[in-house]
Amino acid sequence: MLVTVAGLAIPCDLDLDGDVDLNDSAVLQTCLGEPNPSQHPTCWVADPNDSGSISRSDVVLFIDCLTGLGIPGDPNCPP
Ligand SMILES: [Ca+2]
Ligand SMILES: [Ca+2]
Repeated sequence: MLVTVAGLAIPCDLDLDGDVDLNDSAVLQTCLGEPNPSQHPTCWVADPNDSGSISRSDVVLFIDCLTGLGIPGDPNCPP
């Protein structure tokens, strides 16, 4: 598993398994509205746009990066 210091190796791969699928969306859904995601054990990864909160903008970004079960995510996402 490769995790960069600045963020995720694969943007929106919130369960860190290399793809961007519905399991990742479950993490995003759980963390939506979390008041302090950077301090949360799961939600620290769920802020794809690095804004400090988890909101609709992160969901839009997530949809742009969605690949599917077992399909490797794009490290350069969003395009
Ligand atoms: Ca994943
Ligand atoms: Ca965000």
